[in-house]
Amino acid sequence: MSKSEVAQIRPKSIGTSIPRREDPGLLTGRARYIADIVLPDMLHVAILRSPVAHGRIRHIDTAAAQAMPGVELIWTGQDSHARCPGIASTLEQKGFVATVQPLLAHDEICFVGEGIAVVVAHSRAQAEDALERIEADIEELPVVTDAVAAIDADDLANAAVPANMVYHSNRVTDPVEDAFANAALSVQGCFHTPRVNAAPMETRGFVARHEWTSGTLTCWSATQMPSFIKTMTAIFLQFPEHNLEVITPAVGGGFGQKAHLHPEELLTCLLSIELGRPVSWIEDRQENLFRAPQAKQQINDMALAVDDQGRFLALRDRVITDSGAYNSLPWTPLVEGHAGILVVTDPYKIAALSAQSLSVTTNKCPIGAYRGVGFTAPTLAREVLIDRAARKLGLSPFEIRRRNVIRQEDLPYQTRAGMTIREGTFLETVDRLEAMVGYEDFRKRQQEALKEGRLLGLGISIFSEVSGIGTRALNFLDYPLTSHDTATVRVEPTGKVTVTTGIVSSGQGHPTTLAQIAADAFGVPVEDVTILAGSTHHAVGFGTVASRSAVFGAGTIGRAAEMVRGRMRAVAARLLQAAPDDIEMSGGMIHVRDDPGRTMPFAAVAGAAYFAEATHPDDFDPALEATAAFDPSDIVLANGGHAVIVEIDMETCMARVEKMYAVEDCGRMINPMIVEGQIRGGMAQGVGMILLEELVHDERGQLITSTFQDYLLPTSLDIPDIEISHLETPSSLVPGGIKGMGESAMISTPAAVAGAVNDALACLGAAIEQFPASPQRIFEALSKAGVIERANNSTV
Ligand code: MCN
Ligand code: SMO
Repeated sequence: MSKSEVAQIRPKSIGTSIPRREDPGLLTGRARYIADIVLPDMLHVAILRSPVAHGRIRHIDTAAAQAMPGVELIWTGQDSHARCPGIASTLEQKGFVATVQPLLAHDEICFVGEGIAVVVAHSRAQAEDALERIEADIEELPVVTDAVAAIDADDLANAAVPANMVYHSNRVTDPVEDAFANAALSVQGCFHTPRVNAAPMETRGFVARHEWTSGTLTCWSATQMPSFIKTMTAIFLQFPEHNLEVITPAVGGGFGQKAHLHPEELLTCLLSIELGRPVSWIEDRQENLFRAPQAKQQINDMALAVDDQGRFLALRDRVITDSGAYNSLPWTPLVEGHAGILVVTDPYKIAALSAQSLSVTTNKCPIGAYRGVGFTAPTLAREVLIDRAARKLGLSPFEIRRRNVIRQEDLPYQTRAGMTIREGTFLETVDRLEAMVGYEDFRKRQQEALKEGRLLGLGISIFSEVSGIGTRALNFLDYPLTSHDTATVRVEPTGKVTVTTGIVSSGQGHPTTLAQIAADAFGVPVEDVTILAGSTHHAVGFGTVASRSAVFGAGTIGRAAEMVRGRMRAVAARLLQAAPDDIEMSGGMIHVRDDPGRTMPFAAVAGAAYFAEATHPDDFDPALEATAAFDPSDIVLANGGHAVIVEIDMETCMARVEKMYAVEDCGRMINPMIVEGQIRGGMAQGVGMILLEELVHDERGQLITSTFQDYLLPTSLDIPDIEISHLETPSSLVPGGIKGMGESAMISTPAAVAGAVNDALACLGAAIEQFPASPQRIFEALSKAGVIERANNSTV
């Protein structure tokens, strides 16, 4: 049977907002996070991090540190390099430059915060005290901090990357000159999205325990990708994979930052192997700001050609991604830089596209994934330009979108980048959002506010989300990778259902939603299902990334359950004297279709399979257990939209979000409460990225926003009411009609917030293209438009 086969699941628990079964543990503090893992004889790691952005290590003196109390071991990069050359980002993609990220720098240092030595001591405090006694003699090298300048710079940020260019792609290069030359209108902008930190509440962490007696290496990791870490550890450390286990405890948020193999993880493994004792590395917040993968820094120089009716003719985009010093694995700069240009036209009919993307190396922390990875920045540029075109043509922002979105009658629609869009409720989303916002009333309110010297703005964004990313989607996005998951489903003798899965949760609620899926696969109550997750001894999974878990959960559990159901149907058919094809399961019972009298409990049939051979058909295989893989047969595309209203205070130039709206179409929702939680959390992150958050580096590559006093995260005070509305277009590619949605809000809310700020500024003829829209930048935008001066003059 094909791995893309869509097993039948009849929604019953699916679609209901049952409470999350993991919450009692999380809310009472009983759940165990990585820092709660305490093992006998455990030692603690602290890492010395480079104070310079680019340099060459001349000498590191560890003698004084070695003599400090509690110190067991100190390694420099020479020691780790002798055991593992580093994390190589090899990828079979023409023109892609692989980097090798050392576990500790042993020669060239490429960014502030890169590890250069490690202390293992009896306590973290002792390890940190010893760090202060290490003397590092570093020769400083020229620093490359600006991605645009890096393209033509003589200096290299990383000696391994010629011309500072990790990857350059231009898959779709339609000739668009004529379209722009003849267009009634063309709008253009150069949009800067900030370098940000996903800032999970829990920082990264890793505990390794090597036991020389058994040869086993057990790892606990706060990760989104345990199977990936296991295999990569086996490869990079040449450690026998069957002796490796990666356990995922409770994870306090990942948002993409924990979707990587980190140098510290391999280092911790090596230290435990060396010392024969458990070793724990728990990142502190400052380390997290300096060294955890950063994200999203792009420049999109985009232009849109529009006819006099507001119809889009052509789109041009040139993307520069500031990738930092190395490629993170597996989501290399390829992900942030290149996926977006292949989906940038998605919700709209645009006949011509010309897009190129450059990923550039700089002396900054490597970027990694962060919710909406790759899609956020180009979506922002596109949507802000659409608003700009609407303003120039005197159209409402809803109307211009209505004239361009892909409609039901256009489906299936082939985009210029080559994606076949089979379904989607783009027009319905525009209409729904317009009604929610109350557009006419808003414009009146905006005019009245302006008379009182208050600036209101409305921003809108329409998006599509490539969700449930499997092999087809990866290949479309130019990643030469294969991805499938497996799940094992077992019906126990008493009719309870046990599912083992490779999917781990970092807060998404999988223990609950996967149980809802399995319950409906067998027609049993959800309380009768248990989900075993969190050990690589369980089934195989690529990881909780790319909004794939709902899709892969339904696909794998659906197929495995179908195999088990087949066996149960065979027994039941015999017991109920019917044909197996006429046997149905629902409400915890097994019955003959259209014959309600012929029925027996699900548990009784399970019991018969285990304990009553006399009930078995000939050649019956009584294993009520099956493992199945799943990989969707094509891209599972979700869609929706966001609208945001902001107010800018003319005195302080601060923007504040007044109201936010979301429309989401993720097919059938498994658990609407969880879906809405995903939306709200993602929208808060979107507000943070566009109004508050920015990792700022000076020209020497020093991070100057190194605490939460400088790196501003949104709090509940910054997030207003969020009104959510659902459309449900079931997917035919996934059991239950499910599509993923975990990243939607971070794909599109930033665009809506950016659009809202611009709409407010446009009242005074100003515009902003650099984000976050800090008071400083808003002040500058108003000054540039001559508004601030005019205001000052009028008060004089
Ligand atoms: N869901 C549902 N019905 C659907 C689709 C999804 O009920 N039709 C539920 C799912 O069962 C799951 C949640 O919504 O509980 C998100 O599902 P999905 O879209 O499949 O995304 P994943 O579970 O694969 O989660 C990954 C996604 C990503 S890529 C990032 S980044 C992100 C996000 O999830 N990181 C998060 N949301 C997060 N939420 C929390 N709390 N913490 C993170 O680190
Ligand atoms: S950025 Mo999410 O982990 O794909």
